[in-house]
Amino acid sequence: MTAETTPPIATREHTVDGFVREFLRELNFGQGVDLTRASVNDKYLAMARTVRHYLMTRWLSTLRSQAKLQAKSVAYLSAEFLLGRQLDNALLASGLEDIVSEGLESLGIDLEELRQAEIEPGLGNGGLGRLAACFIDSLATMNVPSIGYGIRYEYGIFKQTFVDGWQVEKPDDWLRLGSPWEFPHPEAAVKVNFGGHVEQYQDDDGVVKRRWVPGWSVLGVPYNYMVPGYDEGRVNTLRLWSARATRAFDLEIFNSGDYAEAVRAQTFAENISKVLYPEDSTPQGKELRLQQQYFFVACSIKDFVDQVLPQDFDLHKLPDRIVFQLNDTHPVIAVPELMRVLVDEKGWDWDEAWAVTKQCFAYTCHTLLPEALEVWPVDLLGRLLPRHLEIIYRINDEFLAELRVAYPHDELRVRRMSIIAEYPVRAVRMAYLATVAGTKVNGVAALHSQLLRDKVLDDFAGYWPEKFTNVTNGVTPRRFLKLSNPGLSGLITEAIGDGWVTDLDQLKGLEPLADDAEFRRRFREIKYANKLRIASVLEQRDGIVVNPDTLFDVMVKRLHEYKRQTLKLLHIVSLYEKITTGKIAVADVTPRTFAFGAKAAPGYVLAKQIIALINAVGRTINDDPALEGRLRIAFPANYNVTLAETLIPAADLSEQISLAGKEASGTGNMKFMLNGALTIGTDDGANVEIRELVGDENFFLFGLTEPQVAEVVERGYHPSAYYETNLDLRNALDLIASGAFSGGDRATFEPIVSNLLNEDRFLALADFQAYVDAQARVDVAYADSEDWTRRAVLNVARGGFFSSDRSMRDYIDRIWHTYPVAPEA
Ligand code: GL9
Repeated sequence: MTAETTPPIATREHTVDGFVREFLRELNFGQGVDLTRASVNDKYLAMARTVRHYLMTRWLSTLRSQAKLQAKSVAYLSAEFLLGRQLDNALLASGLEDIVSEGLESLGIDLEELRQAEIEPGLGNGGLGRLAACFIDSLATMNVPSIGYGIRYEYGIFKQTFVDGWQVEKPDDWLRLGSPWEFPHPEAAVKVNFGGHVEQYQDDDGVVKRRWVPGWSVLGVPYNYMVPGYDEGRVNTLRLWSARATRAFDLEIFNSGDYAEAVRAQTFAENISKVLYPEDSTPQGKELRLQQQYFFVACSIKDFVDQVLPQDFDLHKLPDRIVFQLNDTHPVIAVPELMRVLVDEKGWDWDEAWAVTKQCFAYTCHTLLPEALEVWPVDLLGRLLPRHLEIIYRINDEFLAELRVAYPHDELRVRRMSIIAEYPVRAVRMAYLATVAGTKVNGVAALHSQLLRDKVLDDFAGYWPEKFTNVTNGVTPRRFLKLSNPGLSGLITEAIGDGWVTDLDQLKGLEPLADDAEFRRRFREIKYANKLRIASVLEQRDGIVVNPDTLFDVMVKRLHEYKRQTLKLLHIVSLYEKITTGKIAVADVTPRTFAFGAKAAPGYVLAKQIIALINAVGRTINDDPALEGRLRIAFPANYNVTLAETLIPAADLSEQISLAGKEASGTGNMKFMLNGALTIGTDDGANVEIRELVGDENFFLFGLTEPQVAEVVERGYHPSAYYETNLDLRNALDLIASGAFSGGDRATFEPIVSNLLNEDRFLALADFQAYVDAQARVDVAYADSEDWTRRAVLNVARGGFFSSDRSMRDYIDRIWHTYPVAPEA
């Protein structure tokens, strides 16, 4: 069909009446209820579908123009997309907010109630998954052709509850009330194979070749989600795969009469996309996890090659058309998969296939913890993906041969760089495979990228210096400022116009206003209103009461020893100990609300004990009249994106206190800064860049630097020495050990205390005094409320660098070399 004869795409009427008509139609014909009988969920679902109709024109024209232009695209391969609620973002992107509030009001419907009905899709663990969600938002807003590929987990990150202060996990049944944002395409399912063996055969020309004879297979059903750009931008696609049993699989067994076995087989297949692994920084190494990884990557490559590309596409030109961005090591099995497709299915020579494959991938590393770099034992990998293991061996053989030419007298180095580790078991190092195959390898903050080059991947950086680059993370200003902090975004827009929403550097224009008393007054008023807002949310959601007239000191992130929630807890316990023993007068204590939000991986025993200890300390101090309500711990269960959106805008102080050299970047730190919190932090991850931008005087820096940490560890770290010499620290630890927070029972938290005294892998005791001193500087600064506000304004004004739009520009310039393409009108 030519452009002239292409049928038009239907559009919707952008008026209050038009919206009301559409909404009622969805309610009546979509949900099958009338307004008087509609439940909140009915109204929410109808509302969601109505809004998505308004985005449809842009989505279809984006798809149509991409099919025509075949512009170079980014395929973002990620095992996690932590999207958060969709409704508000869709309203913003469709420009419908005003129309919808007026329309719903005319129908007597409370928009807020509908918002609350949405269950957020928690298809990620934390920073890494949320980063993927920010990136696809920015790509759409910036009109960059891209597609996100991942897994449609039936159960996302577990729902955290507390029972007597201890974490208990509940399944996250996020689909139970319907999922109005997705478009399933069962007819477009693709087959993915597993297991079996590899055989030798002769092709038609008598050439001996090898091919995979799989043992079993499953289907991948694509579910499409719109990724709407802000303000008339593209609507890109996120395609998540759901596993189904193949018909052959269960029919065969079913016909044999074994109904139970047929159902079991089905369950087995569908288990692949059943649940998100709730691990953070400690890969599971489980077969099901590898199945998930191969499943979504194989589906995605097949989808791209067979469905997205035109039929006559010359695959030799693949690198001009696509770059597969590997979000950590999780999707790295895509490298041998593309080789398998080109060599085994398309019949290419090995060299020809490798030349193309190694131009199609780029790898982002998100960690510095050695235990977080995925390694797959060859027996497991060979059992599940025998042909892929062969391909990896060959890639490695050729790579090692190349290295032996480059380093003829350094066999030790060659072995260090091998993709195959020999110890403790023979295993594939996925980060090395990604580094060998990728055109680029990037870290996620300046310090992190430096440490990758100097430590984690130093041999590789020496061999391929030009492969290594940095792209500092960012966050989307649409969700994390415009939507989450309407008060502040209104004030900003009033001051500098609304260009900042897509060009966050414009926040610079606020700098002079830091010295404007009236601006500061309004800024403070908004912070206070945000505190009132979170206070009411916490009261309703968790029955937690907080006092808005206190300093809001917030630490929200996964519970992990390296992030050092215990360090903050030791500070609180120490304060408590000093007050109750009369060492300091309660009247001299800055009233603070210590807010925590943190999930622990279900199998991470020490992390769960730390959660229980935070809650136990909270129970004790929150009820102690001696504190006169001046110190309170608020630890709402189940911290998630939705809670972050109201908690972060209320914060005065952002806690970013990981041991230097351990937090790759952090992204919460950026969200706090942009919402006018000051940071207390170590010289770690993106904190380094935050401090550079905001200035030393507006950042509470403390603790050992990365080189100092390395030196201490080198010398031999003895945490008990700090206990012996620091009286405050000793008193705090002794108080915990005494059972003061566990009803006199000394055993409950003994493992935490003894871990700190004997091991303390992340040097909490070494940094304790520096942290307490920095907190004292916070108190002094906070006492001067005008000056505190001035610094808070400067944090916002200087935070523009941390837009994920900027991250995307850096990826485009340094790695992808793609171009924006606006959708056709
Ligand atoms: C992480 C790093 O730990 C963070 O420092 C970083 O900001 C993000 C995004 O780059 O990636 N890597 C990682 O495995 N997680 C991160 O947050 N973990 C989770 O997502 C739970």
